[in-house]
Amino acid sequence: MRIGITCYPAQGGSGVVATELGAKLAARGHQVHCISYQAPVRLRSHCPNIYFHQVEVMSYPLFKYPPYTLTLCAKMAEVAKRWKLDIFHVHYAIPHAVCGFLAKSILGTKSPKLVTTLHGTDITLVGIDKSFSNITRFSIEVSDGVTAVSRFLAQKTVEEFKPSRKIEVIYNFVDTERFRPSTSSARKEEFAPNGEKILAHLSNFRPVKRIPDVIKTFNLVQKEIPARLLLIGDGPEVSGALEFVGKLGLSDKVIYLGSHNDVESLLPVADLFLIPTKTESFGLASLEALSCGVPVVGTNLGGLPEVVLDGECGYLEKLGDVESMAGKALKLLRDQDLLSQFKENARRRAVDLFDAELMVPKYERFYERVLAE
Ligand code: GMT
Repeated sequence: MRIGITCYPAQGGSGVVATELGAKLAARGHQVHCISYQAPVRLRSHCPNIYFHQVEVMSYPLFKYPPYTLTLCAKMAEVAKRWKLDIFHVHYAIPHAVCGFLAKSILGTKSPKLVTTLHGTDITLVGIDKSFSNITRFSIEVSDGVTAVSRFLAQKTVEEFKPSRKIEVIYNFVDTERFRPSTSSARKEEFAPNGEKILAHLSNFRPVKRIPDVIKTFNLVQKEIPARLLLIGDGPEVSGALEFVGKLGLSDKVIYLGSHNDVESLLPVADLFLIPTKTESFGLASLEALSCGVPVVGTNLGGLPEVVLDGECGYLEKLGDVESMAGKALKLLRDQDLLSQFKENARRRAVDLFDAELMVPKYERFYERVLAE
C-alpha cells in the first residue's frame, strides 16, 4: 500500500507512534509518505521506503496566524496525486483529520481513504473544548475509519461525540527489540555511583503530567532510601519543576536530562518509572519503560490500567496520592525479590501484548478493510 502519514512531528506520543508505525510499515514493504512541517524526531534517516514531504508555510503581512492547515491540505493533495496514495493516515484529530478531508475534496473521486487515529488529548482536552467540539465531531464523521489507542479513549469518544461509526481499538506498541532491559551496569553507575535506586520520569512536561507529584513522590522515597530521580523530556513545566527541586533541597539528587531521541538507552537504567498523570489515554512512555523491564508507579486513570497491570508490573494509585505512590515505590525498591518479579512481569507484558509485530498487522488489516468498503 502507499500510505501518507500526517502527525505532530516534534513533540508528544502521537508523533512517536505515527513515526514508529511508518517505519514498521515501510520495513514490511509499504511505501510511506510522511507529510508535515518537519521531519519527525524519531524518523531514522536510513529507513528505505519512507519519503518526507515538508509543508512550507508562506508568511504574508495580512496573516496574523499563518494558515499552516491549508498549506498542509494542499501538500497532502499534491503528494496523494503524485504518488497515487491509497490511504491518508492522520494522527491526532485536530486539525489533521480535517486537512485529510479537505485534501480528499480537492482530489475528488480518485482520492485516498482517510484513517484517523485518536490519541488522547485530541478528545479529552482539545476535542471537548467548546471551540473545537464541532470540528472534532466532524473530523470523526468524515473519516473513512477511526481508531483509538485504548479502550478508555474509544469509550470516551463514544460518550462525548456519539459517532455514527465504530471506533476500532488498536493499542499503541513498542519495539521490544530496541527497548530492552539493560545488561550492563555502566550507565546506571553514571547516574547512581553509590548504588542508589533510580526513579525516572519521561514526558513532554505539560501540566497534565503533574510533574510536582513526580518530585513529591521522589522526595518521600529519597527520605527513606538512597535514590536518584532522572527527568527526561522537555516542555513548559521544566523550569517550575527545577525550581521546586531546588526548594526541596534535592538538586544533587534530581538529574534533568532534557529531550532525548534515544530514550531506549536511558529507560533501562531505571528501577522504577513514575507517571502520576491527571489523564492519560494510554501512556506510551510507561509501555516503553515496561519493555525495558522497568515497573511503573502511577495513577489509576484513563487508559493506564490497560497498559500497567496493578500489582503485577506496577502500582496504580489515586490522583494526587503521592504518599501511596511513594509507599508502593518503597515497597518495591526495598524488596529485591519482588522488584525482580515485577521487572520480569513488566518485560513479559510488553513483549506478549504490545509488541510492534502484533500491532502493526492490525493497522494493515484495518487499512485493507477501509479500502474494501
Ligand atoms: O497530550 C499528550 O500528552 C500528547 C499526546 C500526543 O498526542 O502526543 O499524547 C497522547 O497520545 C499518546 C500516544 O498515543 C498517548 O500515549 C498519551 O497517553 C496521550 N496523552 C494523553 O492522553 C494525556
